[in-house]
Amino acid sequence: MAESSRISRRQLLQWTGAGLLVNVAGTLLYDPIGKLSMPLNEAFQSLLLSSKPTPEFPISAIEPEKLIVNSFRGTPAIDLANFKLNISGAVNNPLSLTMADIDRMPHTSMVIQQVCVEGWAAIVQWGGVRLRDLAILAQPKPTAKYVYFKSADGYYESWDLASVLHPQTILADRMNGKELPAENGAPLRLASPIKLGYKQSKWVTEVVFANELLPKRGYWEDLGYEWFAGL
Ligand SMILES: Nc1nc2c(c(=O)[nH]1)N[C@H]1C(S)=C(S)[C@@H](COP(=O)(O)O)O[C@H]1N2
Ligand SMILES: [Mo]
Repeated sequence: MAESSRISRRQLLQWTGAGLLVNVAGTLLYDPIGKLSMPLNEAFQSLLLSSKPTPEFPISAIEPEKLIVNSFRGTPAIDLANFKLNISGAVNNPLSLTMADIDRMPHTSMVIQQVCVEGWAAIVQWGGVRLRDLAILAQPKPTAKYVYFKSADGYYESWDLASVLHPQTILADRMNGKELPAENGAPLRLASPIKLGYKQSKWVTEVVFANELLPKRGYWEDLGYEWFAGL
């Protein structure tokens, strides 16, 4: 017992060590955006400890020419000065973050393959903040099992909580070493090696934790595509 709790404590400190420090009881020790929080619930903590990382590619493998812009309704106009990322729903600590708040959070970078069901794939480098770090700040309630992502172009998606908390699921603000281009989802888009392209919402404005899946599950899913869409 003592050994296993020591291991999980070390892992938890390691995963969040770049910025958000929590102890094994889930108490926030260091909170870079200044929101004090309550202990994390047990189901949430065990999900944080359960995911396996996907192997990444070297930077030399990036294929910028293969990345095809795929937007169902073009690029929406976004007022960056007034942009907010809202995190709400089944959380103890709803958040409304500016890009300055996001900039202050620990950033990560990964080179992964993006796969579109329309028959193309591209190796891309994404930089951004981990969804798990945002979730640690928002503090999902024990009943939360899904997360909805709403986008500025009217696109919507829903994910299972475990996939959201995967260490390589990020909200990206950089692509291939540069600021994320508008057509690829600026200021923030989902990027993850564990889901198909259509799960990776661009222009994300709302992250809503939910206890249940609603009849509207995702733009492509509601047209007949698979919901889990794992890679
Ligand atoms: N908001 C929004 N996100 C979206 C889409 C979209 O039309 N709107 N298209 C999806 C699809 S089908 C794919 S393959 C990827 C494409 O990302 P890219 O345009 O950066 O290559 O974005 C996904 N995210
Ligand atoms: Mo796609």
